[in-house]
Amino acid sequence: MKEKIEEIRKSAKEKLKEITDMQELQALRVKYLGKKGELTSILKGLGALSAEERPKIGSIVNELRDEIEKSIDAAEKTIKSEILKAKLENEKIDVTMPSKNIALGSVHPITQIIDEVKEIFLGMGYSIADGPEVETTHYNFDQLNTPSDHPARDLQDTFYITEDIILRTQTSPVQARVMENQKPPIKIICPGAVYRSDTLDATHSPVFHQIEGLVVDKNIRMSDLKGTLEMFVKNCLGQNTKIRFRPHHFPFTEPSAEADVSCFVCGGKGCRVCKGEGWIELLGCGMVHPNVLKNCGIDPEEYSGFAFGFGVERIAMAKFGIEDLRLLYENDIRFLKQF
Ligand code: 2NL
Repeated sequence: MKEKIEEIRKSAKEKLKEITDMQELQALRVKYLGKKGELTSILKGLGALSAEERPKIGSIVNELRDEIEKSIDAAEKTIKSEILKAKLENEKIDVTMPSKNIALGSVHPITQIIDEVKEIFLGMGYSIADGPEVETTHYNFDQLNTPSDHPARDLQDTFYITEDIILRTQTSPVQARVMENQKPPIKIICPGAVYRSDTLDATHSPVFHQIEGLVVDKNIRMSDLKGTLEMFVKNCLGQNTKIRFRPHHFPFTEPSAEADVSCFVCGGKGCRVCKGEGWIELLGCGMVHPNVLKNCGIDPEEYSGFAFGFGVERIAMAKFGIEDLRLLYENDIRFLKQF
């Protein structure tokens, strides 16, 4: 019996030496220590031994049991630490390796123009305002002195959601909201998307971007409007840019004007961008109509203001030499990465 036990001790010791993974180790545990294991079966057979031998053999077997258990536990620790070591080795990061090239996108040309215009007006002390693109006819038209029979309100020209909720056709409703909520002096620009029921072609889109500006204070005059816009176009399009004003009509301004700038591609000589004219039509503007001020809770006897608005796509197209508006919305990286 003792020999048998000694054999088990030897074989367990040898087998343990060869073991390299947790599964093998678990198998060994079962083989020696399990319910049907070799040591358990000896313990079960103790009954057949003499009363004198039984406790001796029993205690030897128990000792061996403890010994094997300890060895297996120790082996388990070693294997686990080997596994961890190998894992750390394999997953080591070489921080000195050159990085993979991450493809960087570029700022969309429309966003570039908006950012540039914002920067110029922030420099002149303006704030940026924004508001909802889904608007009421009240803010989009009524507050802006645009009567019910005005063609801009036609179902053909404006996207109606209900009879009095629309997609804004300009960013001026933002300005009307600011005038209602803020006391003059007001100096803001409002960039954003606007919507008109146009069919998409090289020069029209049902959604485009506009930047409008508004100044309301005491003693604001037409000369302030002209000076501000002159500063703006020189900063945005080049210091040699000239600006000219032509009389126009908008329901929300009186008097109203349209402004052209000398072509910033050819300098006024005439080219493809200005269609040989030397001038490019750029924006609409005027002195805020007294009715608009009144509608928004500002006394036109005390305050006056000027406002202007222009399309961002137009400027982007002229500045970057883009001939088809649709390219700006197609999200083709081959196009976008040029700017
Ligand atoms: C254009 C140019 C313009 C305004 C927008 C405006 C806003 C308020 C009051 C008065 Cl709150 N005016 N904005 C003024 C003149 C022109 O946009 O071509 N629009 C059709």
